[in-house]
Amino acid sequence: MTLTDTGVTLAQTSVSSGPVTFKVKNAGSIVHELVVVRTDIAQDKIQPNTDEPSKMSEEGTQGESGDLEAGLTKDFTLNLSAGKYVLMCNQPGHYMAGMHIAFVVR
Ligand SMILES: [Cu+2]
Repeated sequence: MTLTDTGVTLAQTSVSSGPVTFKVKNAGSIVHELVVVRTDIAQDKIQPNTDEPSKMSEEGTQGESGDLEAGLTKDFTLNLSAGKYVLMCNQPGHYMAGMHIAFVVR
């Protein structure tokens, strides 16, 4: 999957449950991250974090890549159960810039 400064793109939008490896590439020009949230909320309707309005609520988080400098790649694996997910970058303001996408685990 690829992070740009304005979005998240996926090679696969759905996978089978169990261990899921995210191969994250930051193709943007600044620091990004990937946060994996399990939620039934639509990918473009995540609510702001009340304490830090430039960031979004991470309620339901299953894990994240951590900060990734521009140009770097990182693989990480999470054990995911079936459900609906939102993948997003939660650096301040980045969700609002379009860095979010829906993901399904079957
Ligand atoms: Cu970002």
